Amino acid sequence: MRIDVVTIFPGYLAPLDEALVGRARRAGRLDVRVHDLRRWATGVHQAVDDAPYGGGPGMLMTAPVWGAALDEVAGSGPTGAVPRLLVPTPAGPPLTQQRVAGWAGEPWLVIACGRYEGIDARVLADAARRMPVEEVSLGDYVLAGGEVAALVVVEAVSRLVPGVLGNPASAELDSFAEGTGGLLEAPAYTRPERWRDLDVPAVLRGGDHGAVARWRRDRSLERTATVRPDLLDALLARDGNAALDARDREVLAACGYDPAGRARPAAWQTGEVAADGARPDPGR
Ligand code: JAH
Repeated sequence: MRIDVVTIFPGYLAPLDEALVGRARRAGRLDVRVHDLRRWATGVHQAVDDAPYGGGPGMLMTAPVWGAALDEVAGSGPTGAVPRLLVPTPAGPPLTQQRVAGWAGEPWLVIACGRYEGIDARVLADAARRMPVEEVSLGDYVLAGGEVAALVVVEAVSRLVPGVLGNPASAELDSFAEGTGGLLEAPAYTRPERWRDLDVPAVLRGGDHGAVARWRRDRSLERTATVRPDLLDALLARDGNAALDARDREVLAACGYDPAGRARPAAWQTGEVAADGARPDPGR
């Protein structure tokens, strides 16, 4: 898989030389290229930003600079190849493991890192005329730019690319992946058996695999109901009654989660930007 990252701070992407991603790059399983947006800036000051029309604080990155950069980068592949353009922004739909898994199946991604107050909206509208474009948020907070979000996307996608992760089974067992059915993982323990007066739960040392599975599911349900009840809401909205057995219901009731009286989460936003710049209809 090829991933191009365009940024005014290429040094910010230095962590991509390290660990899992760095190793996969050196092994030739990942082709990651980082580009300095200023290469496409013109004029003596090499400016990439300007004041927003309509007023307001801060500066916006300009369309001519981003347009030239994306034309060249997106045109640098094999004849006929078109990348998927990803744009980190706090105004985008959230990153999910499902979106990550979809991107991991793509041959080529380009990530555009904004700075300041973001990028002139016409850049994405124009790009969407010739390539799929998705905005993505990592959560409800504002960074100084898209670079850290780009690191997150590259790492999350890379570990799902065949041959990148040492043990492919560990990807399937993660929280949010299909394997655990949308629940957070139970707490985990390794040796020593007793540490600072704290013991590993006896059931995990007992060799009863059925009991271990049930214990882990109980702890998963408790943890999810407590810290991420929205994930249980989504599970119930998707799978209905089949999602929970009688024991599950007991465990959830004991921690105050009521499967009946929950608002249904909306099935929203893929993040795709249409060629005219329009966003998908949320259906509400
Ligand atoms: C901030 C461009 N949701 C995480 C996130 C992603 C991107 C940005 N902020 C937060 C951002 C300024 C300019 C992107």
